Amino acid sequence: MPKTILITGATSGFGEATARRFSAEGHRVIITGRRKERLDALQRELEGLYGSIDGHDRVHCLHFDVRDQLDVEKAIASLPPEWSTIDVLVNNAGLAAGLDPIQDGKLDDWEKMLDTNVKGLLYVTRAVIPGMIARKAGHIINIGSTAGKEVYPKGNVYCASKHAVDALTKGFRQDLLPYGIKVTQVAPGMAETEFSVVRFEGDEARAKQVYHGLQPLRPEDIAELVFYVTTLPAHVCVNDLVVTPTAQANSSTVFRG
Ligand code: NDP
Ligand code: 8X3
Repeated sequence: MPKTILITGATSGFGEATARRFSAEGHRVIITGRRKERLDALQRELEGLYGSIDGHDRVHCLHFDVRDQLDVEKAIASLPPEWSTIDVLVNNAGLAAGLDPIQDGKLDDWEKMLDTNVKGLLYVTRAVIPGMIARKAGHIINIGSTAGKEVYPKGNVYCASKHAVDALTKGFRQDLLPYGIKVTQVAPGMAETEFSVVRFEGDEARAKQVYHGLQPLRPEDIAELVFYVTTLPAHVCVNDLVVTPTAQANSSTVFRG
């Protein structure tokens, strides 16, 4: 039975790979992000690859910034009836901005990270939850980070935002317990996506250095885990999956060969 999966931040990295993974398994995906042309291209590609599902579209695009609460609410409310039953919400949209000691941190970077990683996740979840509660079913998967488990030097505000995701995941699970809604966190370590390019404002060379001498996680690795946790029986909920490259022991211990 095809499920409907809403993925935030599906224009790149984990979110894009997750959209591909669920599509390949015959599910319907609502892909979201700010870069509309990328959403449209992914929609064309997935529909070209897999066609429609029982005469219905396989992919629906929603174009919004998770930081804009009104836009988030409008976008979710605009879903046509055949797309409005969201079985799985993947809260993935997020970013790091800068890597500075706290005394040198830029206020704009702090706002961006907290508004996106914490408040954006809350806005989207708040808009999707009522349907799940009414149906007494659903699965919320938050993409946290090893940065939400440990703090590393200069990670300060990014780490704080991901610690917030860790806490919210636990809070959601407690509050949504009476409604049979599963809540899972997937907390990856170092993965090569556009993450470091964004963090270093387009400095590709500096971004490459982050992964120098080791095999980082690939977006597909995380997509596989996100897909996996949705395949378990109704009575089984994975709470928290922390996953690193084999060459990474924790946030600050990495082996570069
Ligand atoms: P990417 O930069 O490749 O992807 C980030 C995605 O988030 C993009 O699709 C982007 O879409 C979306 N996004 C960012 N800001 C907004 C916004 N304001 N509104 C809507 N969408 C937004 O990075 P990753 O795939 O690596 O990151 C995905 C998640 O994984 C993030 O939460 C990140 O913190 C987390 N993470 C990453 C790790 C890594 O090492 N790569 C490790 C652990 C966790 P668009 O720009 O089109 O809006
Ligand atoms: C991203 C992983 O180690 O760069 O969340 O913070 S790390």
